[in-house]
Amino acid sequence: MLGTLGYSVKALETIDERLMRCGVSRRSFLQFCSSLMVAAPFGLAITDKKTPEDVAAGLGRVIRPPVIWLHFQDCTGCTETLLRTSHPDLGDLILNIISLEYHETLMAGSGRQAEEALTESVAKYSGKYVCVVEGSIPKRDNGIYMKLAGRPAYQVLEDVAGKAAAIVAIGSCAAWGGIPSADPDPTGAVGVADLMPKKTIVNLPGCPPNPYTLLGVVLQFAASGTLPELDDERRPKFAYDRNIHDHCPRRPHFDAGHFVKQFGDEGHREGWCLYEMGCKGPDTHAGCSTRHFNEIPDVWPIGIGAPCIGCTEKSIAFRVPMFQVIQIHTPATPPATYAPIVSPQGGVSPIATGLAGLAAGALAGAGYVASRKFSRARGDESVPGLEPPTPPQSPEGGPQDAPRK
Ligand code: FSX
Ligand code: SF4
Ligand code: F3S
Repeated sequence: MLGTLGYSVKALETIDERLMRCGVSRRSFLQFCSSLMVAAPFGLAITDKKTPEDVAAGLGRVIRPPVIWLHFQDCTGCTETLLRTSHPDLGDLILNIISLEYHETLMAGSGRQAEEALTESVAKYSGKYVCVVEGSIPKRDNGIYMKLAGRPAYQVLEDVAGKAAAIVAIGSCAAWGGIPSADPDPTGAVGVADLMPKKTIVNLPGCPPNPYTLLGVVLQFAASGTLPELDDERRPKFAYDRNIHDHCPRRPHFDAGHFVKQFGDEGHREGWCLYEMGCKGPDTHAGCSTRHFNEIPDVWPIGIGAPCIGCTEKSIAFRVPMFQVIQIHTPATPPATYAPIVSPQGGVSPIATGLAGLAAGALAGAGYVASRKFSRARGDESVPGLEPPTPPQSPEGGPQDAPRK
């Protein structure tokens, strides 16, 4: 169906059949499979394979999942991130892999034609489609702040999501209200799970989230009828189990006490840690530090010099001011992979010497002791500058060696 989408869709064909029919190269599909493997290195049966060829072989047999995509109060950023890749053919490929039956931003039709397309798609695939919801739903005053074809958004949601096989709330707005729910929240914006608490809903918060997370969830569901393991916030663990801070490329600067103090200062130009500029990475669960956006290395907030605003965290994004320094609530000890500032033997290693030397000047402030202050041992409530710094001790109990020249 869906001449309205601008391309003809033969329903219920396999991904391989579709790609072959549309002349999509195997190479593009393999590239896609390898990106999917990077985005979901574990926790998804479809990517739990040795090579992209193995992933492609499995996915090729999967029936293209019908997807009905609803838009409510959003900026369309989630759609943009899915389709505006830096390789134009990838956006095309994605539309060949999933069967997008209804999507207001992409379809050519509007008005009555669009409404008919939605009704037809829901009827045709009732109980079989994945309903992706983008944007928050206004609840205040009986939902009068957003109407579609004369009906409040929440009614459209109930009708369409209610008949879906699975529901995915993409973006922070659909997951819990996001930007529209920020104070003073004029429309009473809520997420899908607030309106349909008993339904199985996968939340993919992020403003926007990584598109491969969506594709991983949808394709896993199409392949096996199962959803990935979710955390307490209904987020798939494979994408949200890690803390930005623990895998941030600027983490060595955090550990060494190198903090940007002002946008454009020397530290900022050198790529130092953005914690004092309000970075919420230490309390934020998402894969951005290792899985960047738009297929371009370093394209993610911290990669381009902006602090993480915690966009995947309900209690942080659009609640805590963007540049406000947060207390750290997760253990923030340096990962073993980074060169230690102090060697285990207590002496100072050559690499450590330089870092400790640079840190020494900062000991009177936050400085080097930041990582110590955030360790479990010192409690995890401290913030640089809130308590007097403790100089690191040598094994003998005296002050640590001054840097050697
Ligand atoms: Fe919200 Fe998305 Fe942010 Fe925008 O779904 S999550 S404002 S990127 O488009 O809705
Ligand atoms: Fe990276 Fe932010 Fe952590 Fe600094 S505070 S290391 S910029 S996540
Ligand atoms: Fe969001 Fe922070 Fe990632 S702002 S996109 S969770 S780096």
